[in-house]
Amino acid sequence: MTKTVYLQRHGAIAVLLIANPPVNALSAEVIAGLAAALDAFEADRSYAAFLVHCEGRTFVAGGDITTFDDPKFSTSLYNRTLARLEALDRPVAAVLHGSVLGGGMELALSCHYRVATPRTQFGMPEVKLGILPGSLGTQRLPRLIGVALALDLIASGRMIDSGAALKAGIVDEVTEGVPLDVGLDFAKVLIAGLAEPRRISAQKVSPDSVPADFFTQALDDAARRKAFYPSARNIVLAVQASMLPFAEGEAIEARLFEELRVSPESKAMRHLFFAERQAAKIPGLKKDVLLRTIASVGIVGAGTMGGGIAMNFANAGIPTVLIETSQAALDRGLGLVRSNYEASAAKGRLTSAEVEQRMALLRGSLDDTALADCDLVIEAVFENMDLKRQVCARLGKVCKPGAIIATNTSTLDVDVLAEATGRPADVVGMHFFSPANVMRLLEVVRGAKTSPDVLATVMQVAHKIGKVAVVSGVCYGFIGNRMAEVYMREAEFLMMEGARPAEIDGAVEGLGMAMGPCRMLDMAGIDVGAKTVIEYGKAGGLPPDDSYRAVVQKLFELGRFGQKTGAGYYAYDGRKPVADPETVRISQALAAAHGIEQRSDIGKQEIIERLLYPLINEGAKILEEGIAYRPGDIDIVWTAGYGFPDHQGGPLWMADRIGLTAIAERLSHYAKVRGNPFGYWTVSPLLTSLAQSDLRLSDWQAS
Ligand code: 3H9
Repeated sequence: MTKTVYLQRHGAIAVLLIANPPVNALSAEVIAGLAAALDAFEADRSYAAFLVHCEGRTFVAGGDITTFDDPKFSTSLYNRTLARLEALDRPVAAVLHGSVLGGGMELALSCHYRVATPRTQFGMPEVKLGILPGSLGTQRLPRLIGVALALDLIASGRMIDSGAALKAGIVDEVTEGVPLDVGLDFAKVLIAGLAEPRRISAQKVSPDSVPADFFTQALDDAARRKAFYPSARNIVLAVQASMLPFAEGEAIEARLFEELRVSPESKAMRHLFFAERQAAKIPGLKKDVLLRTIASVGIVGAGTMGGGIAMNFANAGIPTVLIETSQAALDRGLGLVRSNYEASAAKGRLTSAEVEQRMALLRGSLDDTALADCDLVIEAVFENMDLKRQVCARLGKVCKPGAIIATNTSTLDVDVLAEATGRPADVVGMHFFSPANVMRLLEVVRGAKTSPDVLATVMQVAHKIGKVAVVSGVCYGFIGNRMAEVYMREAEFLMMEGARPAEIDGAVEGLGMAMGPCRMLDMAGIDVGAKTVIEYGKAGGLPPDDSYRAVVQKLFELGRFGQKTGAGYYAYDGRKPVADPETVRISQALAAAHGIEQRSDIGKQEIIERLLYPLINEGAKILEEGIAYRPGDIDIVWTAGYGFPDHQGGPLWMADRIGLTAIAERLSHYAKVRGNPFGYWTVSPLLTSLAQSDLRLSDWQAS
């Protein structure tokens, strides 16, 4: 056997032990080990059964994604080896624990019998990597549990627990205990009962098990709802092939898998998978840094943001106190939290007992000394420097020694707020995105004096509450909003030059952006956006350009706060944006006032370039300045926080595909045609030097 796979004798049971930490991924080495174990087992007739077991915290959690870029990667050897396992003439069982995902499920489905421990999670998450199960998952799963449920699981990538797996027939039994012992006991019962091999590949899927138009409908659905994802279509076709004889289905799955493996969409999504894990690692931070305990949380401000933040902690079982200045505000805030939970319960995502459990973890107070016992206190008051400074000064006094003080500012200088507390080492930025209970991103802002243990603790807390955390240094808007600022700047210039909000949004939504800039700000609130610009102006950050973000400031002045007031860049019919001649008139008037020439020839490509290339250029500056540690961190911020399409891999991944030379050339082109008095189009030194050396942003390493 190889060093990651061993065959151990336990009486008449041959135990195949996989030890490939951290997640026992199915690598070529594991497959080679399995093949060698099969040789040994086949040669030794004294064994009565074969048991597959994994060491450590999980069963096989999937194929080894790190090998998918290898041009020689192929599933055929895997599949042949799994076929040999299934073909054994003595019973083959798997004992499942931890996360049984992707290739792990496929290995389990090649066994004749399956037993799981109670807290095991099952799933086929390949779709989230832009691929499909490539080791016969699309062929064996429908044979085992039926086409409809199999397609649902494979197309959604969702996980199910042991109970649901038992109900679906994925496992034969769920038993509490140490996995190896559970497996051995299970195998002994199989031997005693003279259990026969039971091969899923020999089963048939009945064509009558689903309506005649099932696959046509599923293909239509994939084309309509998942147009950017070739995996959606290929998954339907592969599952449909499970109706054919097994060998034919196998060939179809292999072809469809390979198409996806080499697709740009899957490469982009795989990049994000690793970027997300990389983002959790902080360069220079010692692994053994002692973390602070976070057993209770306080939040100052029970508005939409404060309430949303509180829900994250209640969901993770952490008692949280919300502070407000009036009973009415507190009641409103807690009422909103309750109605959010009740909406989830109405959709069947929570039971009413769970709603009550979570609400019981939340309490309100008008007295900020209630924060004195909290391990982590987050201020989520209005985005205004004077107010936040005052609140931080107070927190410095009220919070106990050792408590972490976090600010949820989205743009303000965290170092200034940290100094205001009088204990800057305890201070960090925790920038949640609205709605804070839904959005996955958390920007963790490392101040000049933030202590390493504070940073490490907050990263761990972020993981615990299910956020993807990215560290940012201190600058205006941190990573995300700083880049969003240049994007919004160009959206408004385009409007003043004559492009309509729907054309601007349509151009980037056509690339897969969840929402274009105008819809995005209308939803976030024009008032919020305008006040941020005004605050930045007060802090001396704006360019000396009267036309800068003139549209948002005008809309604010006119009380057009976006969706919530029924008008912003668009007018609203309920929540549906509709073109509004009034914004056209406003843009024309602003253009005239600022001497901006109106044009009628603004095309889609120009909009895309003018929105995204400055954003990419700003990302390069952020890297150069050390605000972000790596290009992948920036991609995570934009995909997890701003609706940037994951199949494009994030703005910097996309930039590498477009080519940095092409981007630098177009930026210079716009500098010429638009003029560049404020440096809007100046190519960053990093982009210039990488383009000149024919390198990519992903080649960049912090020095
Ligand atoms: C597939 O199976 C295709 C098949 O159909 C066909 C081919 C056989 N490969 O997430 P964590 C690493 S596609 C390689 O922080 P957690 C990860 O990068 C796959 N490496 O832990 C990290 O490394 P590092 C289908 C992997 O406890 C470390 O393990 N399966 C893989 O929060 C710890 O990961 C999936 O898509 C992998 N498959 O969560 C499941 N998985 O320490 C993907 C993880 O150097 N994995 N690593 O940063 C997960 O969802 C989570 O990792 C899991 C554990 C839930 C398992």
